[in-house]
Amino acid sequence: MFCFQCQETAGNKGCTIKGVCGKTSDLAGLQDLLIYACKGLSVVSTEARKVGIVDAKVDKFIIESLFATITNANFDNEVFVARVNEALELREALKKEVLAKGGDLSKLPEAATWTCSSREEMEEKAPKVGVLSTENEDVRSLRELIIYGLKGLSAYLKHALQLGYISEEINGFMQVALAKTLDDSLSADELVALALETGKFGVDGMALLDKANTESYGHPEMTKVNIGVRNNPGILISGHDLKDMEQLLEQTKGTGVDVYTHSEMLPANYYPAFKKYDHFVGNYGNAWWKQTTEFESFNGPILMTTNCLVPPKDSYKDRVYTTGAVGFTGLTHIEQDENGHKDFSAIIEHAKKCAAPTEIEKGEIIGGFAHNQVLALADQVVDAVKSGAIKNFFVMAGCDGRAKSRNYYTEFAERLPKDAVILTAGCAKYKYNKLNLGDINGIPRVLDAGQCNDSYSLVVIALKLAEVFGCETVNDLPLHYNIAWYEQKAVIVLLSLLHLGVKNIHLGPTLPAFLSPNVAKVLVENFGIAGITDVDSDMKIFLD
Ligand code: FSO
Ligand code: SF4
Repeated sequence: MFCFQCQETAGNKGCTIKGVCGKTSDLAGLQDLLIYACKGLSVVSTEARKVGIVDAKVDKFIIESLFATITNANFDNEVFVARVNEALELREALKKEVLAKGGDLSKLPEAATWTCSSREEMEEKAPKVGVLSTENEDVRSLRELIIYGLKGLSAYLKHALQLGYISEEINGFMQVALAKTLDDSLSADELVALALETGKFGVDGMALLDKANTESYGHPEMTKVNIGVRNNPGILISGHDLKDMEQLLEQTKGTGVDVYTHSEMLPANYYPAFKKYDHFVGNYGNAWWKQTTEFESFNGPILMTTNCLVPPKDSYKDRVYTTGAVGFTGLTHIEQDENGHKDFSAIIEHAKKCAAPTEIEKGEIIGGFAHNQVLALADQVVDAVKSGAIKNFFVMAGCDGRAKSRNYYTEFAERLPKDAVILTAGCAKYKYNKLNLGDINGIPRVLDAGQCNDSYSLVVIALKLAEVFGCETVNDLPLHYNIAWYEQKAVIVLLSLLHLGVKNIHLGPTLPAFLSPNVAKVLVENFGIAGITDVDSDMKIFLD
């Protein structure tokens, strides 16, 4: 196997024997094969679009397949075997339709023509189509940068789709871009341009999801979230899917079972539509990687709606349920029916037999500073900047992870001057959201916009600040970017920021292993991308 798509990749080079995430070699092969099959399907669907055929089933399939290959999403080999077969079936059926409409399929690449009839053939094919099948390391680097961006985008599109929001334009682009990663005639410059274009669609995808979430559940508002527990049995819901959150809250109503969020589901507490449920208690625990201890002490069942799932320990394995893109061999997976309904009754009955959660923390944390809420506070923020009470903003969005080196972010937040405000989104916040960094004239010094996809809010806020202060670009603001990344959703956020012309982003705790030296050089020279060093040195760079 060879996989280098996430920040925890072995030796910051690539996982070759087994994934640090727990992904086995055969699973990695099947995921590579599914991506290859999606590229071939995208070649055909792009030809289909030229003759007026848009197949919603294919669009959904590609989104869900890419999502399933994101780090820590799905560890179930059988899911990938079934998906590879489905990709080939969809592709062949679509070919017939294209030909019937006079489309041209005379120059198809191998990815759009190969077939396989057995599991053995899949295993034989997989090593030939993985990341290393592109020999030139710069082309490989750019192709993977684009593919990982598309994977991140697929997650956002899937959540929007769950709420009935679809963008034909974004779907079309995703498939064109996937098809182009097979095209050997593209130059490095053309691939760089394609990566930036992926960023443009990243912004559009995040905007689509923002619209879907806010139109469905209201605008996130400033909220104090309880981090303690009550005495009833509870269900812990993790991941990013707000539709799952809604259905779980509805179905647990009046059952005597409480609901708590974990990790990236914390921002559900900020939405008006979810606040009306008395049995929605608050947030339990911290970022995804702490689940190995926190799921244990929670005592009740856990519903994983998206990544990040850590291969579960035997001690709580029977309490973990998956849904959507998530999967793990042996865990109960809850499918939705044709109307989008998910039946969570088995989890609720399970919860009733469990003890209440063991308290691990007490108190409250504050969040809900998505664009609407921050813009409502705009006058206060502008006054604070004009009076000099706020001198700098730091975007510290992104992900948390297991690496000890990530303690840098806690230290960085602690050591920021008291006139600096942190804008955050994603699970990176858990490195400093319980530090009690105080406020500036009533404005909390950590403004949490929400999930990683709510990085969109940070962009809206930055653009608004630039407008208010008469800056030509966001780069003229006293706004600095010190972003922590882990998986592919952070890649689409990064490409989105680059597309918007944001310069001098610091990315840590390490630069992506999938950036070849030459590609990294392009990013450094054209966008001022930098890694991190130590808190003292970096603070100086940011503030000098
Ligand atoms: Fe974190 Fe995991 Fe939200 Fe990611 S829980 S790491 S970037 O899935 O998506 O921030
Ligand atoms: Fe390694 Fe990350 Fe790939 Fe898992 S997802 S195999 S940890 S690079």
